[in-house]
Amino acid sequence: MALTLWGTPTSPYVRRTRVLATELGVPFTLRNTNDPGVQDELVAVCPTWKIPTVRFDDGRVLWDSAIIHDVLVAGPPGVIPALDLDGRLRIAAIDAGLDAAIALFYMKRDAVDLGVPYLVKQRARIDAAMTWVTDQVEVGRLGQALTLDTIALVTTLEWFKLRSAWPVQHAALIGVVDRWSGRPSFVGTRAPG
Ligand SMILES: N[C@@H](CCC(=O)N[C@@H](CS)C(=O)NCC(=O)O)C(=O)O
Repeated sequence: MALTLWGTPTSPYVRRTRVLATELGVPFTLRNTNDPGVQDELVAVCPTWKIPTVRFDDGRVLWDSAIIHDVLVAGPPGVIPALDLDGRLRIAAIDAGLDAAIALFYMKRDAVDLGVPYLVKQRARIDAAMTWVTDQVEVGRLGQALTLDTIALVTTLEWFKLRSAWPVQHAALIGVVDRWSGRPSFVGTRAPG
């Protein structure tokens, strides 16, 4: 199995896929959608225009990290387990915080007024989601083992730091980043800058 992976070196969702593929020993070629013409390739294969999008060597194209990861973990058994319902809920909470933070990051860059009620709510959503996620770490359900939800959390927290998008201050969250960020799959996929 080999992958063509459309994405950018800074995208936290794409980094999840890069970490997972590295851990599973699945070779991939990153097609950087910031490079000239590559966004057109993405648009031609993916109706959502979102990254990560992958093409397997059998020609199959998939988008959305959760779906891509379902297929990847179904490969070599036992290395990274498929997620149970609770793990999926944890990823959904992490995604809710991350999606809100990404949207606010781009709007801030475009000088949008972030004080309007809907965007204030998005900011509060990050806090709410991450408070619950922090709780999951504190009770030992998240961040202890190299699972898909731990990969999602570490890559999200590092993106929050990279973009100063949300303060990663809680000791439990700092502990998770410290525990995993030196692993080669994380080191080798860290965003430049
Ligand atoms: N639910 C998607 C989210 C992917 C996503 O939002 N990716 C961002 C980059 S980090 C993106 O493609 N954004 C497109 C845009 O902002 O136009 C997944 O899990 O793959």
